[in-house]
Amino acid sequence: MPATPTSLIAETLSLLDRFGVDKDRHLAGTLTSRSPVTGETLAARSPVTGETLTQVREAGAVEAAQVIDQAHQAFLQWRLVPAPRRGELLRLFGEVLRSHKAALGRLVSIEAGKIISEGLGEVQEMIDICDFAVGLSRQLHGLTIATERAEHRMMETWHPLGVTGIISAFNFPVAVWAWNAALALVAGNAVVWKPSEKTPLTALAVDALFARAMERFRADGGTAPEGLSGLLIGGRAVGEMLVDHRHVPLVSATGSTAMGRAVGPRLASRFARAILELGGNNAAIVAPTADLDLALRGIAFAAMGTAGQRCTSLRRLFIHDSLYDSFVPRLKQAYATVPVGNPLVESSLVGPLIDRQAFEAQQAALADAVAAGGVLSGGGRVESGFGPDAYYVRPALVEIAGQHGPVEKETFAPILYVMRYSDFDAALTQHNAVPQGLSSSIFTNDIREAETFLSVRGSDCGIANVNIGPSGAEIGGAFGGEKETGGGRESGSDAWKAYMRRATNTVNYGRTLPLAQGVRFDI
Ligand code: UN1
Repeated sequence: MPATPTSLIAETLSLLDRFGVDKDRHLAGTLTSRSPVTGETLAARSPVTGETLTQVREAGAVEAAQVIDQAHQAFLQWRLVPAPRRGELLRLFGEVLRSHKAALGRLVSIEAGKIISEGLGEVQEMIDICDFAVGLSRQLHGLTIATERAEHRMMETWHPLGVTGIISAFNFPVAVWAWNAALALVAGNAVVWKPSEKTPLTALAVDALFARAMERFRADGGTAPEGLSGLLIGGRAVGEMLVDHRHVPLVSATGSTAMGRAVGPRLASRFARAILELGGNNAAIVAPTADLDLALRGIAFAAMGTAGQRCTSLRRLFIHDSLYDSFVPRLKQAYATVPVGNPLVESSLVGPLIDRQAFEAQQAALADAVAAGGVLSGGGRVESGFGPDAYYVRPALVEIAGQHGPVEKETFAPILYVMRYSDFDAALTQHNAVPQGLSSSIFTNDIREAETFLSVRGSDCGIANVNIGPSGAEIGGAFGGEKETGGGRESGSDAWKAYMRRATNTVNYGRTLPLAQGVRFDI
């Protein structure tokens, strides 16, 4: 049954109640909102139907400054809580998320247009990073280093940094916040979040759920200072306040390369740190020995999944000459038949584009690709039954001779540029010849090719996979990319170090004062 617009509004409001969102405080323009609205509001819409669900209050400059100041005060207390106790807060948050997984996943699907299993998967990713953070809370350790001086000890200690600003994008409206927040909080930082203007409701939901974890933590005797996790709903202006605030020593920003170009230099100008996770233009190579059934599935998920709106989505495909003519028709068949439609219906695999702007960018890229000699299959608008403001498209496959024009850019839509190759080294060169460097993969059973792809002269990306598409990373690894992708690393491995500052400590436990490098200074 297609969801009707009215039922989506009603369902969304009842979901917000379930999470404990204070609707009177945050929403305007719904029948349930009693308080008069002051200040600016933001339309929260669903790409599923194109309908405006409600209006959300934006934070003004005064409120934004208060939220950041309060987070700073909270940090001053939170840093004193032992790290394993801080981990306990994340453990409780993971429990709250587990018990709200279905509801939050559903809201992600409603607000971001993800299919049901991807909405749920996103909440699972939040739960996973909470678990990771609990373990990490007992492993924030530094090294002990051999010193050249007798009766000395040298070691390093990791300390929290302060308020961590988190700027996130619509396509992972909750998980990207969680990757950053879980690590930042366990590290002893406070967090302030500026979510995408396109997904304010999931942000309000997560904020309310985190508040529940804080309450449980306090009920167990824990110190969880008010304002430890702040939320700033709004546009560029509040984002800039976060980026420019002297009490925000680190901003982790996920979004376009254009956004990163604006944010990076501003942070650098005040010597604040940046974790930038920007555009990707991810490729895969299908080599002669590839398992083609597996490759087909991997490519289909990576290129069409999330309607091509992951930063790790597959956008360029290099297929070896020996399989090109047999494999491309199979791919085209998958493209022509993949179920596109209402993401809330279990059978759909490709949901809507986020909005009209995304649709126009998709259409413009396809027109450019055709003008550049590309041969297009698919890409047209799919009638959803939801009216003109819901933008569903058939995923597009473009066969093209070389990498120029739109092939070099990231278009946040399901467009796959397919190219033929004959020489592996030449394919590698082409693979690395775009400005972005997030994720990559090769489908091969030839160990030389696989290892070369992962080697220093192979993929130049932050993520390089074998026999798996470029998207769908687990939280255990460090996530991020090179070149115009920004160089930041989030999530697993030792990405936590970016959220902390390192102090090198030398202790003299003797009675003499030998100087390093044999320097003499006898007074
Ligand atoms: C993003 O699109 O911003 O690897 C993040 C993946 C997901 C995260 C993507 N785990 O596809």
